[in-house]
Parts: sequence; structure tokens; C-alpha cells
Amino acid sequence: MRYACNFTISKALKFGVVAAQGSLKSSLNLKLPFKPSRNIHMENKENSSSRGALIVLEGLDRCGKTSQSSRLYKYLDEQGYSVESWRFPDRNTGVGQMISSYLANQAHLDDHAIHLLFSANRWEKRMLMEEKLRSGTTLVVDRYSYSGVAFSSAKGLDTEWCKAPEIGLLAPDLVVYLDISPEKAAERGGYGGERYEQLEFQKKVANSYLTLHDSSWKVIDATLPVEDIEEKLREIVLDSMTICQKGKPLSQLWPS
Ligand code: FDM
Ligand code: MG
Repeated sequence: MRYACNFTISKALKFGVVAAQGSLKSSLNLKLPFKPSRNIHMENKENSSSRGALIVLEGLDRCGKTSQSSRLYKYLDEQGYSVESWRFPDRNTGVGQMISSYLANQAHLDDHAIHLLFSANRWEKRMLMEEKLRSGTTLVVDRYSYSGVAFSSAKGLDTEWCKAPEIGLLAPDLVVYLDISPEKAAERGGYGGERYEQLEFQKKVANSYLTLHDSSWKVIDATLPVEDIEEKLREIVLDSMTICQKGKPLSQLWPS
């Protein structure tokens, strides 16, 4: 599946500046001797709920998620946006360390128990996530609740049961699914020794992901050249950031 978009970055940015100039001029009734900056745009009353965007990258192991996340982060940062790069599982917390030893096959846990730990690992970051977004920081997140449900339901757990502990977490503004067949991903090599990095299991995960697509999803063909993926990603991410900057309310999982 390929993603096509007519909305260009330059159009989006231009619109932001023109809108800010127009509303400032009319409310202050004076000529601006300067080009309004993004800060001025955010202080405008109409944009009081302006915020950063929650951008999530999802896909099978070896689909290129992690390198695209870091390229995207670097680009946004260089452009002067307030942005942070996050990932789940966040292995730095106590819960994250339990998850990490499970994935390394050093700890053995019931499938339900590890599912709840992955979820708890997101809940322990939820408040910080909301604070960052409300303060105008965009978060580029490598895996989120969709990984949680796709991987656990691929083991045979009920999908609705898997979704339940995720209810109330912040819903992403955009989920980018980097689409690759399990066979092609495996051909790329570089599967580590972690628990889920096996072709037969990844096939089941791919099927689970298919059931999770919702209106926040965009699909990019992960077999395209890296630069092409990067360009498509930037375009849809900037589009989503523009909408959030204009004051899109935060919402919660799961969207209908
Ligand atoms: N994973 C990741 C889950 O099973 N549930 C989750 O909620 C999340 C976030 O953990 F195999 C799986 C997916 C992957 C593994 O992720 C570690 P990384 O991105 O390969 O570190
Ligand atoms: Mg991995």
C-alpha cells in the first residue's frame, strides 16, 4: 500500500505564518515590522490549546522504524521544532528492566503478565507525555499500544482483553505503519536473539496489526529507498503537527 498526499510542507508552513500575521494585525490594528515567530502564533488566544503532536511509528521488527524515527527526530530538531524521541518499551524504568529481561529470555512470565507490564510501562510515562504535548513538544514514539496489542494477540490472547489496559492512554495524532512483509523483513537480517524475533511469529504479528488500523493510521511502503520513506514521513508528520498547533484536543485510546 502506498501513501499519497497533496498537502505540501511549504503550503502548511506558509499557511501558519499567514494565519498568524492576519489575526495579529486585525486584533492589534497595526502594521507588523517583523515576521511573526512560532511563539507569537502560540500565544494567540484562538490557539490557546496549541500543542505538540503525538507521532507513533509501528511495524514489524526490521521494518526500519527505529532508523526512520531518529532521522525524523533529527530533521525536526534541526528545523527548530521542540521535539523529543521516545520509545516503548522504555527499558530505563524498573518495569522496563523486567520487560527487557523477559525479551532477552532471562525471565519467564505468563503471557498476560508480560502484556500488563508493557501496558504499565506506558502508563508510567502517561503524565509526562501529556505535559510535554501540552507544552508544545512533539513526541516521535517508536512503538506504542498497537505493538502491545499486535504482539500479545499474536500469541493467542484475546484482542479486546489486550486493548483493555490501554484504554485511557493518550491516542496518537498519527500512527505511521512501515509496511513490509515478514519474509522481506527477515531477509534484511539482523534479527537479534530477542524472544519475538522469529519469522513464524512475525507473520502472526503482521496479521494482528492488520486488524488494528484506524483513522489515525497512514501506511508507508517500507521497501522504498530510505530517503523516499523519510520524505513521505516528514510530509505527513508536518501536516499532523500543523493541525495540533492549531489546537486539536487531546484524545484517548481507543478511537472508534
Ligand atoms: N513489544 C513492544 C510488545 O510485545 N509489546 C509492547 O507493548 C511493545 C511496546 O517488544 F518485539 C515487543 C515488540 C518487540 C519487542 O521492542 C521490543 P523493540 O522495538 O524491538 O525494542
Ligand atoms: Mg526488536
